[in-house]
Amino acid sequence: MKILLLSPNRVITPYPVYPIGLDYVAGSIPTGHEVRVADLNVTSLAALDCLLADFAPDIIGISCRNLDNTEVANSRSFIQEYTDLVSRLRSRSDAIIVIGGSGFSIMPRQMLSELGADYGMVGEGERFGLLVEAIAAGKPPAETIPGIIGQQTDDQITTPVPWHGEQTRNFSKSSEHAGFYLEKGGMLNLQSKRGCSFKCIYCSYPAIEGAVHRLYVPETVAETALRLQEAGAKYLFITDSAFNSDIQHSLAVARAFKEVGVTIPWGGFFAPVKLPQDYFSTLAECGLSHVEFGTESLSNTVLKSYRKPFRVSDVFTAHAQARDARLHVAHYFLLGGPGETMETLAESLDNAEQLEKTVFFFFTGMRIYPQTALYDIALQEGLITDTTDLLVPVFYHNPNIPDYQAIEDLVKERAAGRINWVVGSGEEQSGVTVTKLHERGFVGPLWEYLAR
Ligand code: B12
Ligand code: SF4
Repeated sequence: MKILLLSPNRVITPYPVYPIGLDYVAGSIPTGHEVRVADLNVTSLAALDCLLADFAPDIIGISCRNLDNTEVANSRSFIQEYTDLVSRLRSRSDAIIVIGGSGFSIMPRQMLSELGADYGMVGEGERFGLLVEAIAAGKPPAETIPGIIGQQTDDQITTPVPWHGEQTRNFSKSSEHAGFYLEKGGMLNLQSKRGCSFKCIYCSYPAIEGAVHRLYVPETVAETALRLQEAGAKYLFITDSAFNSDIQHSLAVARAFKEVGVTIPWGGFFAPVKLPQDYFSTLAECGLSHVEFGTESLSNTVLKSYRKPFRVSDVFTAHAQARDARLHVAHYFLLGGPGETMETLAESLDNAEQLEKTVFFFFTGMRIYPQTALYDIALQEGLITDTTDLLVPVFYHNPNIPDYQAIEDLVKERAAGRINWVVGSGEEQSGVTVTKLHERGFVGPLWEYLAR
C-alpha cells in the first residue's frame, strides 16, 4: 500500500518542532509498503497537491499535535486548520484518512467527528502498522485493533492503550523535513520514556502517554542520540513529560550519552522535586545544558492545591543545584488555577524575585482537559457541564480573582520591564526572532539570552 504521513503543525512559537511522533508511526509500517512523509513546515499546500496526484496514497495519516496554543489571552485554535486540511485531502484523494497525535488523543471522539477522518488512533502510534495490514487484508481495523476508533464504532475509548510491542524510530537525515530542522537551528528531539506517574490536577499528559512509566533502555536512547548527532543535530530536546520523574533512569540515560560519545548540548522538562545533591552536576558532565522547570507556582497553598509533587523549598534547592552546575535554568508558571488568590499570586512573585539567573514564563490560564481532576472541579463549580465542547479552549475561571487580565496586569507591573519575566510563550514575534537567530547559526531554545 502507499502511505502518506502528514505533519500539519506550522506553529513557530517558541520554535518549529521536528515531528518526532511520525518517526515512530513510520517505523511501525512493515516493509513492502511505500511510505512518504510531508511536513507542512517544508511542503507547501501546492506541493502537497502535486504529491497527492503523483503518489496517489491509499492511506493518509495526519499527526494532530496541537489543538490550540493554550494561552488565555491571544488564544488560537488549530481545529479549523485541520478540518480545512481534511477537506482538501478529500477533494483530491480517495485515501483512507487516519488521525493521531497528542492533541488528538486528549479528545479523540470529538476530534474524529469534527475532522471527519475515517479512523483515529488513541495514544501511541505504533499500532499504525497493524492498521495498514488490516486495511490491506480488507479487515475492519477499528473492530480488530485496540486503541482505534472509527466513525461507525460507538465505543468510548478515552484512555490510551499502552503499546508493549516493538518500537522503531524511522529517522533519515536525507529526508527533506529532517534537512529543514538540521539547517535551521539544528534542533532535533528524543524520547527516553513514556508516561508520567504524578497526578497534577490540570495535566493531560497521563491521558496522552499513560500514567505508568515505560522506560527505554538507556543505551538504546544514547545510540539514537548519537545517530542524531552524526546526522548533524546540534542540540537535542528530550520530549519526556518530566525527564527526572524517574531519577535513576534519567541518570542512566545521561551517563549512557557520555559513554557512547554524545557531545552536543541537550535539555528538557524537569520537576523541581527533591533530588540527590550531585544530580545536576552529574547531568551537566554528560552534556545537559538547559533545565526547564515545571514550577507552576511559588506558593505552597497553590502547589498543594495543584497536587504538585514538590514545595517551594524544593524549588529553591533544585534551582540552586542546577545553577551550581552552571546550567541554564527557566521556570514555567501556571497562574490562576484552583486555590490561587491575589495573595498567593503576590507570594509567588515575591518568591520569584529571590531566584537569580533565570527566565520566567508566566502562563495565566489553566485550560480544562477531560479526564483531569480540574475537569471534575470545573463541573462541580458549574463552570462547565458534561456536554461543554472543550475542543474550543475553555479556561478555569477562579472565583477568587477578578479575571485573567488582573493576573497579567499584576505580573507585568511586577516585571517592571525585566526581559526575563515573559508572559506566555512570548507570542508570535518571539518565534520569528528565534527562527531568524536559528537561520544565523544560533543553536538551542535560546531563552538563556533572556536570563537575568
Ligand atoms: C516536548 C513538548 C514540547 C516542547 C517541544 C520541544 C521539541 N523540540 O520537540 C516545547 C516546549 C517546545 C513545546 C511547545 C509547545 N507545545 Co508542547 N508538548 C510537549 C510534550 C511534553 C511532548 C511532545 C512529544 O514530542 N512527544 C513525544 C512523541 C514521540 O509523541 P507524540 O508526538 O505524541 O507521538 C506519538 C503519538 O501521539 C502518536 N502519533 C503522533 N502522530 C501521529 C499520527 C498518526 C497518523 C497516528 C496514528 C499516531 C500518531 O504516535 C507517536 C508515537 O507513539 C507534549 C505533551 C505530551 N506528553 O505529549 C506537549 C504538547 C504536545 N504541547 C502542547 C502545546 C499546546 C504546545 C505549544 C502550543 C505551547 C505554547 N503556547 O508555546 C507549543 C507549540 C510548539 C510547536 N512548534 O508546535 C500541548 C498540545 C495540546 C493542546 N492543547 O493543543 C501538549 C499535548 C501539552 C498539553 N498542554 O497538554 N512542547
Ligand atoms: S509532573 Fe508534569 S507531566 Fe507529570 S502530571 Fe505533573 S504536570 Fe503533568
